[in-house]
Amino acid sequence: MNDRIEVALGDITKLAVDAIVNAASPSLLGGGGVDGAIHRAAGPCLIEECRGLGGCPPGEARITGGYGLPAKFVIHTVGPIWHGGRHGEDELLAKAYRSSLLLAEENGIKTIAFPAISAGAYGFPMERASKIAVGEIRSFLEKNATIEKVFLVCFSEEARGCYREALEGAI
Ligand code: AR6
Repeated sequence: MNDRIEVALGDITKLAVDAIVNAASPSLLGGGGVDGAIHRAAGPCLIEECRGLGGCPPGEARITGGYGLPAKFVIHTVGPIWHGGRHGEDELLAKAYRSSLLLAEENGIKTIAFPAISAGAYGFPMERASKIAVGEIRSFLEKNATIEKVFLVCFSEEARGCYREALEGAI
């Protein structure tokens, strides 16, 4: 299973995959972090398409074109805001990964890249987030044959270390 999951360090907007996942806000109207970077790289057509979607509740996902990005699609998902870990954050984060993968499957996507959803502005601890990401992706791939590669994109060495440990623990 782990040969279908790859840890990559760098900027997700540069990846020529079928879909990149955006860690969006519920309005889907842009923001900072990876969301800001994706909208900058995709250009104004992306925000126009997002306006027509009417938002996205936490845990759900929506798909758009990639416009100026090398990726064909953007899957926008909204992770939980961290409130200490006892407010359903783990389950909501898991749901965001599942919803994104389901949309990918429905759209025939073979290669997909995820940022560390919720682990930036939303404050989810990176180590805990990486275990949830790896767990959800592995259990989805066990039942799915169409997705060939999932990239876990890290923006820091710390994040890369967490993903590597989570993957090793999951073998
Ligand atoms: N490529 C890959 N990873 C990145 C990039 C990039 N270009 N830029 C940042 N990261 P965040 P969240 C990493 O804050 O916590 C936005 O304003 C970053 O280091 O982007 O889900 C939205 O509009 C971190 O590890 O997303 C929402 O309001 C990870 O991406 C809110 O922030 C996620 O950090 C969402 O917060």
